[in-house]
Parts: sequence; structure tokens; C-alpha cells
Amino acid sequence: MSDGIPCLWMRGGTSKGAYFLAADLPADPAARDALLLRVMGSPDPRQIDGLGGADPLTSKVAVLSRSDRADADVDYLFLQVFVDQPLVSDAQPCGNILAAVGPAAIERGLVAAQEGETPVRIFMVNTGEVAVARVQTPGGRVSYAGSAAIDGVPGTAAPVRLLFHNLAGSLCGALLPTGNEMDVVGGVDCTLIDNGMPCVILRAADFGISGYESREELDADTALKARLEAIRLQAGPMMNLGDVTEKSVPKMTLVSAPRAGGVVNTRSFIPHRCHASIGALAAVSVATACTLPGSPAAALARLPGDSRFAVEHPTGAAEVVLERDAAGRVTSAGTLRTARKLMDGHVFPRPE
Ligand code: NQM
Repeated sequence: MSDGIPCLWMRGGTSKGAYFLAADLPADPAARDALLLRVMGSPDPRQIDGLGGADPLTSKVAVLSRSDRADADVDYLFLQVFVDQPLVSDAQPCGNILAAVGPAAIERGLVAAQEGETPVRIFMVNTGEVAVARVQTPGGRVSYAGSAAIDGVPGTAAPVRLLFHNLAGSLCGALLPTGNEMDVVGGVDCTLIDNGMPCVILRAADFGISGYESREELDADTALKARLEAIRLQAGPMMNLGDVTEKSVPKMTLVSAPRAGGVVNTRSFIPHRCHASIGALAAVSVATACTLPGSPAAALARLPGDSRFAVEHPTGAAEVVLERDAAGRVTSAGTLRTARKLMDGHVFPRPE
């Protein structure tokens, strides 16, 4: 431990976190999680004694290993390290951190780079699905430079295209775990949906807000957050997620009419802080809800003429591509993200 633990610190989409090889961490999950709390400096609202950035979006971990599966190259376990509670949760996936998994797997020699572009098949351990990431590898090396831009990240970088199949019911067992396009929970209309990320979709107006408030304004609204948390605790068991008191799902997503040419506008609580943008898989779930006529989202949504759904959020919009069958059911989803290697070195967590 005095030599530190090999660690890549990377931005994936609009999040960033620590990428480890499973072999470099304790095999016992309790020992691993205790170590990761110390790596990030949790629990502490400032995470002053660790790598975490005092924000759930910068307190994330990817654990990578070569996959034994015939349909995957890499196994990716996502872990959310809570900022101000001594909790580490594997009860959600993360599509933003996923964006840097392909580059990290190539950097660490788990996958051989091809000339030009390398498809990396990633088994998402948290949910059991396989995603394909297309990583730019000119000259057989990962390239982070490029002209792709995503809202919420300044500048441009190499594109990482992500493709998903069979996301429905990733953690809840069914796209609509209650069987309904709309339920009423705590007196509020909502859609309980899981197309890659369990989300509760609610109208912002039902909470007396416009839905266009800033992240900071919403984070300061303790009455709103208390109402959302009460609904979330009821929705968890309805979504087959059990007691969600110590889980970071379901995400609580407030929707309103789009106002920048997108499908719908969002403010997403993940679940106790408002997201600076929106999760990649959460955007897929929200976009899918917009296609369900019974959802509160559908009445506000402006559906696109093609398969490109721009989900508006506090810092712009996240574009997801939804392929649908003849009955309108979503069959696959894709999104464009970028990633960057920020640091490759060793982390020295505080001693136990
Ligand atoms: O929904 C944050 C993020 C996420 C999740 C969160 C994500 C996704 O933006 O796929 O990426 O919801 O906790 O990193």
C-alpha cells in the first residue's frame, strides 16, 4: 500500500472518476469499498483528504477486468462513492463513466487497439448488458483529441460512440416495473421506468417550479428535495429495487416542455443532488418515456421526425438515438460521448 495503487483518473462524458484494474483492488467487496471511501476522501462534504471532487459526478469508480464472456472484451463494474455518507453502491450503472472504459481498457492492455477505430465490447456487471464503445485509435493508440463536442464539457475531444441493446428492465426487471405508463405516488403523477437507468419521471410544474431553474437553485430547495425523496422511497419497492434508502437509484427526473429545439427539458436528481447535465442512460430512459402516450413526459414532449432525441438539461442537451420497432417500442439506443485521460499514476489513500 505504501507504493500506492495504480489508478487512471479519467473524464467519461460529463463525469469523472478513478479507473482501476480489479486485480489491483481487494477481492472482498467490503474491504474494496472501505478502501474506495478513503481513496475519494469520503465521508466528507469537501472530500478534502481524497481524490473526489465534492460532487457525486466526480466521486465515481470503474473496476475493469478482462471478460470471460464470449460476447464481451471487458467487464466493467461501476461503483458510486457517496460524498458525505460512508456508502459505496453498485446498485446502478453509469453511462458517462462507461465512455472512458474502452479507452482505459486499451491503455491498460486489456484490449488490443486496431488501426483507426477499435470496438470494445463492455459487459456492464451492474446490470448484465453488453455495450459497444467505438474508440478512436489512429496508429494503434488511443486518441483523445478530436472535434466532437458534448454539452456540459468545454471544448472538443475524440468521439466515443456507445451502442446499447436490451436495456429495458436493466435493474427493475421490466421497462415499466409496475406495468403502467403512469402511476400516482405520493399524490403526484409519474412514470416509473427503466430503459438502462431506473428513473421516476415527474412534471416539474407539479412541484410548483418551472423546471428551468439552475442546478444551484434546485440544490438549495430543501422542501423540494424532501418531497422528491419521500416519493423516491415509495417508488423504490414499486420498481423492484427494494429499500432504496442507501441506494442512488431511482433517479428523480423533473420534466418540462423543451425550449431549445429538443424533445423535453429535464432536471435530474441523482438522487439527492441535481445533475449538472443528465446521465447518459438516464437520458435514454427519459427519451423512452417521451414515446409512451400515458407518461406525463409525453404530453410535454416534442417528438423528433427521426431517431435523434435531444434531451435538454441545465447545461445544454444530451442526444440519444432510439431505434424503434413497428409498434414504436424502443429496441436499441446509442449516444455520443467523449472521454479524456487526465492522470495515470498511483493513488495513496489515507491509512485505515
Ligand atoms: O445515467 C450520474 C452520470 C450519472 C449516471 C448519476 C449516468 C447514466 O452522469 O448513464 O451517466 O445518475 O448518478 O455520470
